[in-house]
Amino acid sequence: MGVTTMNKTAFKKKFLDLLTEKFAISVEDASLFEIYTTLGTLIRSSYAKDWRHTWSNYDHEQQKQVYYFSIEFLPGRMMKSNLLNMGWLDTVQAALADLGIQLDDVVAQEPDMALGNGGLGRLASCFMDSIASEGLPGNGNGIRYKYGLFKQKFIDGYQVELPNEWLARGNLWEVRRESKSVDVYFNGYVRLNKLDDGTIVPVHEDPTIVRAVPYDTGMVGFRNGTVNTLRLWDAEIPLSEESLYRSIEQRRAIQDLTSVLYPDDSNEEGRRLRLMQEYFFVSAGVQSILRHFKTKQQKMQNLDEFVAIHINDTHPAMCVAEFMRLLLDEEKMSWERAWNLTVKVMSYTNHTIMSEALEKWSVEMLQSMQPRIYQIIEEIDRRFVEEMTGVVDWELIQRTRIISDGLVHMAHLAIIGSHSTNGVAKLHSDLLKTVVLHDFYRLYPDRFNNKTNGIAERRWLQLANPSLSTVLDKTIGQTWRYEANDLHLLMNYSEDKAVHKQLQQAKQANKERLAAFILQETGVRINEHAIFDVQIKRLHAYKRQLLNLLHILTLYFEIKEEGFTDIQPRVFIFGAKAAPSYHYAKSIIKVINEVGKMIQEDPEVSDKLSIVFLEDYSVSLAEVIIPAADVSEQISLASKEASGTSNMKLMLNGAITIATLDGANIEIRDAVGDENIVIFGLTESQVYDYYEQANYHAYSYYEALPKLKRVVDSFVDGTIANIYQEGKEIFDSLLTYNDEFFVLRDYEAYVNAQKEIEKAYQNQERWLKMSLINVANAGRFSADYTVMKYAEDIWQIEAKPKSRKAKDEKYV
Ligand code: NBG
Repeated sequence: MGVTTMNKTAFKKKFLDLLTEKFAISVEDASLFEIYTTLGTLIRSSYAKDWRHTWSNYDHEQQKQVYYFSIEFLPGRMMKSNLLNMGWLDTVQAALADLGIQLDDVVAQEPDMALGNGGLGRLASCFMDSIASEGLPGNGNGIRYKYGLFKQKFIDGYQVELPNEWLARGNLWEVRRESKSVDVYFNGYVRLNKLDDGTIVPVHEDPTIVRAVPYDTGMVGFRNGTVNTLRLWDAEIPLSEESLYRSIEQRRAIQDLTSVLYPDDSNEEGRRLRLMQEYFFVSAGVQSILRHFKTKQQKMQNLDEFVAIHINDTHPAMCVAEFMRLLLDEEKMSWERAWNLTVKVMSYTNHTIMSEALEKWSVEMLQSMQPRIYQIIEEIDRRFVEEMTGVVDWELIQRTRIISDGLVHMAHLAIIGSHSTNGVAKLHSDLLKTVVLHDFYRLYPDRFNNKTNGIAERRWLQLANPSLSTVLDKTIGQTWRYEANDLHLLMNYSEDKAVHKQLQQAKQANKERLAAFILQETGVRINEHAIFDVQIKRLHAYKRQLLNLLHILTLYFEIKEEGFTDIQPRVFIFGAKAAPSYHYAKSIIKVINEVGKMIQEDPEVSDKLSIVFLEDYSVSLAEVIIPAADVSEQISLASKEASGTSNMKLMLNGAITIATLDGANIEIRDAVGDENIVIFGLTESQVYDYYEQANYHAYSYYEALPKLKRVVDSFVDGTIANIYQEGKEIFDSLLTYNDEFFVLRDYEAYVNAQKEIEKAYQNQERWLKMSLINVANAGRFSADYTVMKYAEDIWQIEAKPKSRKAKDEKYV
């Protein structure tokens, strides 16, 4: 790509020339933002040729491509990872340093691209990186929200949401492709015209037409010349129809379509605008795929040999119906042939077992907004019932059909209309088969499979944690950057004191970096030698940040009321946003903040404990927190967390996991062995036993354990100042409403597990070995491997050998 040969002098010249060209300014006078813009422009223009080649090669070589449809993408900042993947990072860093500029200051100018809520969106972005890095022909398809996920502020301990205008200063990476715009139809009604030859042609009358304009962003692969495309759609008023939309309200309605990302990661609000968003990006994406396919003059009959469409969670499930619509109405294909192709092309990932997140839309809403799509879904449903009748029992059909009780079940549509349904960790995929989607598993056992999640290891280790990367490079070489399993070479040093020492120093440097950041952001000075105990994820009752808080309060009372003094100092670090309408989660944030304040203001405890709840958790913030973590909190109620991915990132950075046997924690335990992780609490089958026998009594734990009683009472007895109904709400959730997520049941086991953590930490020799073993065994969670499995088993796509990573290069 010409980029790997870029040397410092050549770069400096290009950079300075471009700075003058763009801003007519010298480097001394340029603002950081001008420098950022110049560097970004240079980066983008340097991969542009590769981007074009990647596109045209896929077409030229007639490669099958996957299109990953996701309503969320959460890439974070892209400048550094682009530099890394192009092979420019060190050269540019050094060249800028010569000019008196710190690359990290420049990079910080980039707003996080936060078009996602949490795990689901971040996974989509990790996949984009790995798909390109493996040289796989794959593209993303989503929505270009004008506002990203809300910015979180704490005011008086409460979460307040502010708009995130990430586009305010433009977006360097995107290319608006007006010529690839398509029209998307909403509302109106469908008339079925009968032609002379008897064929029926549906005509969409009186529609509202929205113009979908794509913005493409290059997804640069790791030093392989592959640049794939992330296509995000914006809604605009169609030029030709301009006169129809004269009223301001109508114009606004169209523009609002892509304004905001729904800020809830696990609850379906069932709002009309959300349904519009879903159909909008589905229709635009599927239309553009077929249009492109046709211009390359392929035969529609072989579509499945060239196109795979992935439905990431149920939000894009209408892909099934939209694909059918285009094949039937535009291509005049027979139903049987179109259906056969659709099922072969589509595949679906389920990301949660929480039933409130499985989308259901009212028939009325879907029918009025999407009359043709609804007709097609009705026909898919009718044929499904017809096909199953007499084959399986009637109740089973009723439970699995797509339309029932006035609702359209989107997960049913996705499963029936695709050839593959996967979960995201072994336990989760098993639970899909045995519980959540058991009925479907009976109908289509061959469609079910597991693909354990993975993470972008270069971003989460090499970029986020240069101190540790340097130690690894010196100890085991650099091949882990493209072959993550080579991290296992570190096992040869599991007893090596010198390596332990270096790992310890790297961790300490990261802790100091985080402490400085915390001081700057919050004014709080933390003990850099304390245990850094980290829980970072969405605030949700099932993730049990509350359990963590109960433990912190336990330590607090042990110091205050029982005179414990030999407690290992700890800093509890939280990062979490709550959905704006999730009242209970917001109460937990408030109480954690107030307990933090209480501890901080109490000299008797403040040198041993502190709570730092960082505002506005984001990808960029995670990049500072994760490398500094000693302890990784993965304490969801067993069976509730589909996989988790922060667990993988923290492990990779040498944190020791304290965990329930939930999601991918189980696979982490299998990877490191029981001695190198601390497991506690109910297992998934014990949880299900409680459900079956309906014999859980939260109150009995409260009564039986004095320490627990003291802690729970503190929510309502005035111990914690400045909390009002929040304390009562939490107290009631535990006792009056019988503790839905078994927090009290797992409390004692958790407190004991925390003691074990403390004991292990106090034996640094043991701790460092545990930490090393975690790093050494994290390679299997590289998203590079995960996407290869999707490619082989589900999408049936391949990389051409020359687009694979060049494995013999040196990456200094
Ligand atoms: C989340 C799960 C996580 C999982 C990610 C990625 C949603 C709907 N689900 O456990 O809660 O790691 O998906 O698969 O965001």
